[in-house]
Amino acid sequence: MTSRNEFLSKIKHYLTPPGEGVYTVHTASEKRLNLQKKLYGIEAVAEKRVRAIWEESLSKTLPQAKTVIFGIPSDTGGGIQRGANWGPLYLRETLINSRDDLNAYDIGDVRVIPQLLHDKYLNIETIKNCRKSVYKDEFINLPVSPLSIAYDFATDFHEQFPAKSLFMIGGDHSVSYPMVRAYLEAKKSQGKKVALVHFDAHTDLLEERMGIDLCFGTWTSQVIPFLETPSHLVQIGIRASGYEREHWEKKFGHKQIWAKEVLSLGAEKIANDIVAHLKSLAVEEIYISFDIDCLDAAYAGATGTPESDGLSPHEPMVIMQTLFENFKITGSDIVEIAPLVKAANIKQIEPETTLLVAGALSTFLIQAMGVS
Ligand SMILES: [Mn+2]
Repeated sequence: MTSRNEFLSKIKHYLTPPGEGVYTVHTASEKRLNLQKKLYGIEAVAEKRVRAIWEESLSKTLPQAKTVIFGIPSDTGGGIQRGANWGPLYLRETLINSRDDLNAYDIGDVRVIPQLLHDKYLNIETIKNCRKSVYKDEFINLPVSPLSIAYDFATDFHEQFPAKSLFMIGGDHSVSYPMVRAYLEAKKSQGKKVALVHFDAHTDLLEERMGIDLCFGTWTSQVIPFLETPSHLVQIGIRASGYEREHWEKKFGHKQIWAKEVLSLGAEKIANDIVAHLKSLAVEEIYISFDIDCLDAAYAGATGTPESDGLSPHEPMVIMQTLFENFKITGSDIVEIAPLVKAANIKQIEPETTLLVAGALSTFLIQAMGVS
């Protein structure tokens, strides 16, 4: 078991204060400074005390928090149109500008080396070199790739704080793999029955994509083995798929609900069906993974793979509210917000539209986890 001091020491190496996970000198520095002024005060930013205050908050504020915000600003696992690395900074700005009473502690970002995905794809020399560069110690026993760091952190987090919940902001959808896996392993050791509810236009159920088993198109198939049973997975909003629902359900043994079914049957009926299904499996707690492209491109144009014929924000909200009334929500994420990307043929103002909608969904999840 990792001691509390080891845990805090690791965080100081492989995480950064909120908004600093994308390594940059000038780009978006105004946004980062604005966020940090709101979080830590104008003077703290002017006097360059942000890191010191953040480090102190890890031992003082973190233990008091119920819900913890965590950013993984990596889009190395994407592949069509990148840009989700800016999701954590932009969405945090939206959240902090719209609410002062968000009941959550922001623990910061993964320190992302933008060319890396997972340490298993690296050789020893590269790992040593990255440790030397970012941790100033080539022999330190710490991961260097975003997915590996996130898994190490989330595993320790659940061990240190079994009653706390993480709200993760991505990142391309590959970043949900380490979070969901660590969550499922932790809940299993706690003896809790949990389900994964996954909102997305895409199934993300490839077993590999061009030889790579961990990426935005594969992460869901990769976490299924960590579920107690595949029927603890429910996918909602699917529409951009080479195969029909029956193909996927038969292949993996889970439940899939397409966007057209939600739109024709209504969100209330769908929500009640999901609750009945999960109750019949004695599920107690839920992790919600929310890919913003589950929404129609008219609401979420600032994303790597925008899709039409999708849900409005209303339907996921009704479904999540109903889930919240029936189960504890003890883990969640929102991913694939790419603020500098704009879908073609979209008249909406972007990224404001996508961020506003994502902010409302995130606020719901954060507040729901705070009382779950
Ligand atoms: Mn996805």
